[in-house]
Amino acid sequence: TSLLKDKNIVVMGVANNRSIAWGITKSLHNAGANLIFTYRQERSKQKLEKLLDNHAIEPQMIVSCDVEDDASIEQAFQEVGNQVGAIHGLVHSVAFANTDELQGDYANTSRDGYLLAQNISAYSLVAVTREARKYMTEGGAIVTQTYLGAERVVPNYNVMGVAKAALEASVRYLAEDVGKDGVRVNAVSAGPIRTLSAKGVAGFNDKMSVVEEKAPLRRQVDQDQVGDATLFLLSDLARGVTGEVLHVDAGFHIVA
Ligand code: 0WD
Repeated sequence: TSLLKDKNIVVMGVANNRSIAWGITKSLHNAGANLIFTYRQERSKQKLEKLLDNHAIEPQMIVSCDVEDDASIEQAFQEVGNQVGAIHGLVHSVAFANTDELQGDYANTSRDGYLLAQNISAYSLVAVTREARKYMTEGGAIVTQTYLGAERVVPNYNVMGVAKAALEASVRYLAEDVGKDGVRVNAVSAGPIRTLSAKGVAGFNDKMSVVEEKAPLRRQVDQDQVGDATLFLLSDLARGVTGEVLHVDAGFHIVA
């Protein structure tokens, strides 16, 4: 398709070929988007360059951006804006919590651990929206990645569930702010997918098998399905949709 032809889309959070952001990258590339990537760790950048090379995807830019650091975010988007002009889309696929707090009792969460999860997983969307909107002068869309643990108690997801609840509320408040500029903000709530980050959540394999057993579609979802749903939300097909959380979870969230 050419749903995103001539659109400049920034993708944040490709760590390796299992990253949800990599599934999204493939969908956006197939839809004709011009892709700009941000990375935090040098190691991720090298993996990203190799992946892009293997898939014959020519990135428009690859920029360093640590979402814990306002100056880094400001600089990254300034560089992107200066080089490509208008930004039409932003994919936020970034989260972090200490693994020792992704198990046991939520009540034992430390103050620092709580703030860290909120900082990287929720506040980062606020900060990148603020910087990106300066260059979203032709309208556009922002899509973040969330999880059912925001809505319900999912064992071990703990502090990250609370961060995702803040993220989803932020999607709604941000949608109101930037709606005036013709920019939409939405979230995809994916079912469990085996990635680097997922490894940090205790009992993750059990979550995956429960989905297979209980979800209406009786199967897992994968990065490519999240990629296509994200493509939809970024594209003009979703021009009437903002402030929404779209579940891409084989229907798991509707089942008691
Ligand atoms: O089951 C799953 N895997 C699900 C994940 C189900 C539903 C939602 N999600 C969410 C995650 O919570 C996250 O928001 O999807 C998003 C992407 O997660 P992923 O694809 O599972 O994880 P991963 O492949 O580890 O990518 C996360 C990226 C990494 O990239 P880098 O380049 O930094 O290695 O988030 C990055 C993380 O390191 N990240 C940061 N990026 C910029 N600044 C930061 C930071 N401070 N901290 C973490």
